[in-house]
Amino acid sequence: FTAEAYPQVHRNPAFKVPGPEDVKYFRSFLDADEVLEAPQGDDEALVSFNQDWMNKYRGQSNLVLLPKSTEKVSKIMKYCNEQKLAVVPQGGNTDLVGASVPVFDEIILSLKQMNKIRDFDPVSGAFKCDAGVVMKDAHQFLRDNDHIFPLDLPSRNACQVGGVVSTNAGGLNLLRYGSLHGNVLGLEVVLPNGEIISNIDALRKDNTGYDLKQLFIGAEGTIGVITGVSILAAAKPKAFNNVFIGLESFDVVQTLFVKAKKELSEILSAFEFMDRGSIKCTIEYLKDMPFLLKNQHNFYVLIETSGSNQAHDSEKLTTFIQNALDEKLISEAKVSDNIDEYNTIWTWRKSVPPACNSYGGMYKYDMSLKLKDLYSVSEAVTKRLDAAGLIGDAPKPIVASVGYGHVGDGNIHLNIAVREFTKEIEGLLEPFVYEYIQSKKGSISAEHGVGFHKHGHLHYCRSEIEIRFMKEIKKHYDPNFILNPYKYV
Ligand code: 2HG
Ligand code: ZN
Repeated sequence: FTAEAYPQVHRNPAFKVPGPEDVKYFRSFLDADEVLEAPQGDDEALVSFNQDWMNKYRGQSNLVLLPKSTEKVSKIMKYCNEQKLAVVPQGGNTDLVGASVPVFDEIILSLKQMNKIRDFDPVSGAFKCDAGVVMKDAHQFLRDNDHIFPLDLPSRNACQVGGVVSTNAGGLNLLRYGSLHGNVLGLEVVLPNGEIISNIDALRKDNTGYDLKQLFIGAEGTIGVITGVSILAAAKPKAFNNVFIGLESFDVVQTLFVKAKKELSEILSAFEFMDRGSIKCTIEYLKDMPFLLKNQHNFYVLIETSGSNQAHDSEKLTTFIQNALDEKLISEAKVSDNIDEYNTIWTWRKSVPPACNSYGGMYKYDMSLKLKDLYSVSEAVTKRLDAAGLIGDAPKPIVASVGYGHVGDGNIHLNIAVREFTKEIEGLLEPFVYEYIQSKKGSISAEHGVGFHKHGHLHYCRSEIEIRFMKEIKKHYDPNFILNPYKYV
């Protein structure tokens, strides 16, 4: 666990190095399949737990614990706290800021074997499950019960409900269903000292005292380990429609958004945008799939509607699109005619992140800005990288600098798709990106969180007093700082 990989941080010497006596203790109450140890000298054995999916962050843990019950999580945490063993909780490890992998030799606490659906009330819509339930399974279960999980993400096949809540992920339908701070009804959490705090049976309304669960939503496992979630599922819409649109300026994207809110109103459920570069990379990535539109455009918008009446919704959407074409707001549009086309349209949006990652790696930023400024950060960064002569065909290191995201939420994702990570690119990006966001009073983390990547950068959008409060909260819950160290505050 040398610090070569991360020269900016040092291993906290207060933490014990996990040893054979610790493993022996864990094995005394965990089953054989709840303990994974890397054989001596084998750096690759636990790589899928140590490394993130972008291959950007890699820890050197030799021990993964995969408990199957909350009681076992509690026992693990109590011991780790007493022994000062650092722990990184991990869900599906689809995180984007290095929050879910160790930095040094922290024990990995995987929730993946806590994967049971606990309860569903079809009258209220309250859905309760273990933290390790994979999001696609939650979607499937709820669909079978005529409901939907109120959140969807491109990583739905791997991400877990507990991880999603822990990172307060936003996703593709936040515009419609709101954030997890509103949808989560209750949580079961194991604190660093092993205590279990639970309001998982909470009802929809509950004003009795501080709403403690909110602190764990988005805390990235730094003050407790979420083991169970109760969330409000929405009734499944009967009709889903979408359209992929080509248009020419970000000003028009905004005009179209205002028009969509007015004219599609209650059935509008997503409003996503992609720039020309995002689609260029995605066309290369999805090479066997014919693109939806005939011509190239500066911007692309995906609008989704979901409602209760197919004929009514379709008519509303096609009228809206026809008007926008007649008014020359938009240049071209492909409305889905059936479920396959609907899925294909979403594939073009959901494939943008893996497309950007497919050339070798990517630098990524996830920011909130006022809508009028949203795309300007992408333009400013692209201009800067271009002026340094770094973007273009190989051997230049940068393939493209692209912007896309959730217009409805004022959230842009900036991905710099690279053939290799270099210090020069990094130096051009940071602190420039953060200073730019600060100057526009935006947020340096809209929905991906802080993790290792933005650790130490909160001051770009949080005041001194806010950061002091956060540090006090951390110290209060986790006085030995054993939970997910080197991240967050
Ligand atoms: C999305 O909106 C996700 O597709 C991932 O938030 C974005 O990978 C990204 O930057
Ligand atoms: Zn996103």
